Amino acid sequence: MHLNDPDAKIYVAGHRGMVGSAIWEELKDTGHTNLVGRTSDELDLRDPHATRAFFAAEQPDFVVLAAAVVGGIVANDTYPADFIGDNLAIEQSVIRAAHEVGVDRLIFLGSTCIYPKHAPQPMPEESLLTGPLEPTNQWYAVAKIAGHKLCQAHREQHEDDMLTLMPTNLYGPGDDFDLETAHVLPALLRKAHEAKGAAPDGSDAPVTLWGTGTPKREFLHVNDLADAVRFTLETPEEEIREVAPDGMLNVGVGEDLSIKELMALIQDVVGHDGPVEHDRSKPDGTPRKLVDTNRMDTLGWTAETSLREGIETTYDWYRQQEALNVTR
Ligand code: GFB
Repeated sequence: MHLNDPDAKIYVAGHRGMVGSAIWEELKDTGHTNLVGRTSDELDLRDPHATRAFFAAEQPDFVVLAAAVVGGIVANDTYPADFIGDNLAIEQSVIRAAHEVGVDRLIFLGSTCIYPKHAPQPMPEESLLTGPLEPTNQWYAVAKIAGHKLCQAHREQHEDDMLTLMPTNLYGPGDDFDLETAHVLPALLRKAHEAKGAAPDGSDAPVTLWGTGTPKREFLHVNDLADAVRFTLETPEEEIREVAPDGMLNVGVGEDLSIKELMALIQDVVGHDGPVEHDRSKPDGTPRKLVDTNRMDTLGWTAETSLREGIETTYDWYRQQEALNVTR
């Protein structure tokens, strides 16, 4: 079945998360109304029996696997068993159940932390498994590599149409702003916002960056990833196989910046003019992870949102949530 067939049923696993909800909205906005989602209370995707029963009842034609245990550098390091175990369990039950009902296409969402710590920059898909992983996120990375390999194995053994998109660091509305578990962008946005006018004399209080601030990261707005998912679902299998024989497609913006530079940009957007301090007891993680976007470029997809514009809309969203929390 083609995605644009009005009967095509699409299951978005993880549709309440930042990524899944952006994909859900993108699909709805582009006329795909036969969408299925379950909250984690309604369906525990780590449970293979419950997942199998759900697939047998719903019989989706397309699946986007966006459900995952995720978090920033310290969360990865603090909860290694959850990051590897829960993600492996989710991938195994969803991919197997999708195979059993014979879905037309499954898109699995990986992460660029699957690439070796010292991969060549920008990192091509071919650098997978060519060197050791970054220790802080090895647990998550191993689970995501396994998920991709599970898809690849189903393609090879059963000719199932299963693909992996490898998005670079994501951010946007719906992100986690809890400072313990958040990724860097929402964490710095919140820190800068809360430091405004917070010094005893009414000036801006300092903001504390973890690590040295020298690592470089590439940031992709979640709406751009959602657009890339829809685009990939619509692209014929032969075209994808030609550029991605291993079924892997990096999704990025083609540019990165240092954490210090990100801090300066966030300060500018938020209007924070205080000093920046460093907590060097926190890890830097991988020095750089810029993805090679050649394959998606060849298929004809590019990201549209500039980092500044993306930070502005994410900041607007954060302030709305804050206002809602205050009035609740
Ligand atoms: O976004 P982040 O937590 O994860 O951190 P990774 C990126 C960089 O920002 C690191 C620094 O060098 C952090 O030390 N940083 C500075 C901060 N200040 C802060 C802060 O207040 N909070 C946070 N969180 N970081 C994750 C992986 O790696 O990337 C995941 O752990 C996943 O598994 C995700 O792959 C996309 O980019 O280092």
